[in-house]
Amino acid sequence: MSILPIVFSEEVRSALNEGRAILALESTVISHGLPYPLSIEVLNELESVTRANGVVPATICLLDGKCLVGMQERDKERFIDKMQDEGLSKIALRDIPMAISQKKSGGTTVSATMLLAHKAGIKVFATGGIGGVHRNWQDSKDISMDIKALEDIPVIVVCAGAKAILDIPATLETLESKSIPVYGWQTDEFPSFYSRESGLKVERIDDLDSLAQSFILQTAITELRRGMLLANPIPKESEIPFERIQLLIEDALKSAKGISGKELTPFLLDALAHISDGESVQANIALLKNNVHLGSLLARKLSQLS
Ligand code: PSU
Ligand code: MN
Repeated sequence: MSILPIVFSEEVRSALNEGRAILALESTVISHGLPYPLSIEVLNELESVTRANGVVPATICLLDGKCLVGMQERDKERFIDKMQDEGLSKIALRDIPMAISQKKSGGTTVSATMLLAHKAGIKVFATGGIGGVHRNWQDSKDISMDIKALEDIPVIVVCAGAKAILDIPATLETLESKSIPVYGWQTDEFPSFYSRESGLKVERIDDLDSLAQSFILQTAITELRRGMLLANPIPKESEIPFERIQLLIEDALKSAKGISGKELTPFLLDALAHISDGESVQANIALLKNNVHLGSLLARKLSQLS
């Protein structure tokens, strides 16, 4: 039993008891990644996509210092109230203990969601994009805690690659240095969130069976126990061409002068949404759904094998 104050939704609790497939979803994308009220509509849609695939969604967040694994309707209402009253925290891995002791509410980032999913016994987690090595890292030293979590926590993260607001080559090299496996779903090219391309190669994987098998092996061998990244390209019809998004990102980065630390990623996402006139938000929603669909299939595969 975990010493973390984990509260399961009824749906997640019974799925755990019955050994049914569960998919973890994060909440920073809701609290900080997308504008409200669209953010909540998107969350409900992601949960519907999960259920339509026969999988139970476990949206993870902190609410009044409790670690929620699965948000019920009343939790979402309280989360929104908190957002409107005092604002929600962005809670990364290192922030969890203090957030609990100060009874905070907030969105859990990829790193924090990975930990709570793992503690709850959930192996697959779908999100939009991971944090990584920021551009200008040589000076700023800004490397997301998501990479640290992928190194330490045995959960598979399905994402649409890494955003071009990051230094993608440096992000991939760092993942490799830390011996974190990265696979491209039915692609030889590492996707860059809004675009299917990045110009960088990735090891291709075409079947979920071998992926699930290798994750089970990796988890069983102490020296290899770590996370795994499955990069799923955005659907063609929703992508923003790489050259075009690069230009928009340059503009967003210019406007981010003086912004650093945990504020940087939400700031850049918001700036991009404005500069692209909402196009980046539409792309974000499309890739989230796509990742949740693939994550659900993977969660099912893993629950059949384990
Ligand atoms: N990328 C997105 N949307 C997001 C995030 C990343 O496209 O909402 C969030 C995720 O929760 C991720 C976090 O874990 O930002 C990374 O923040 P930072 O760069 O401060 O580590
Ligand atoms: Mn950072």
